Amino acid sequence: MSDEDNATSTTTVAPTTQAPTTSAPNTTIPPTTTPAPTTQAPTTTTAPTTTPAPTVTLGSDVRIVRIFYDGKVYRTEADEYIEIKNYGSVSQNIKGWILKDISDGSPSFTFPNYILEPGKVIRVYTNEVHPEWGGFSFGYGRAVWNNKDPDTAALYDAEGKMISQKSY
Ligand SMILES: [Ca+2]
Ligand SMILES: [Ca+2]
Repeated sequence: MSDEDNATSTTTVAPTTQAPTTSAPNTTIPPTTTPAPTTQAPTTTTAPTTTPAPTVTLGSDVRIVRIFYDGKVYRTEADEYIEIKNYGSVSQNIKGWILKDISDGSPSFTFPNYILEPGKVIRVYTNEVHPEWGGFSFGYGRAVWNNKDPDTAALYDAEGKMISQKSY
């Protein structure tokens, strides 16, 4: 029994350091197909509905400011009145201007030659005359402004253009 040479020839195998072949991916990136612009039918934009302002200010500084419709005079309500004011800074000759119950179509009152000064308030009574308020009256024997079914009063200038309108 001969001792076997136990020299183990260690053949150290050099680890083949294998460089990882970073293989460039040859994946050709498909060209991003830009979608053809779809010719879209223009969305018809609905025009914004312009809601009319409730307060009617028609380019004049003279306005109906108050309607005293519930007169105290029994039945005829002669003391009903419409109050009109000149909010402007210039005097206004209201000759030929017309104040009218446009809900019923009548009565109407046509102003005489009168200068409505800035800040001045006048009244048109149903059937009373008050000089301190201008002395205007419809001279109407019945109530003009309905207590239960509100009317609308309108003021027109001498050319027939509506200046102011008011209900109650
Ligand atoms: Ca009345
Ligand atoms: Ca009326």
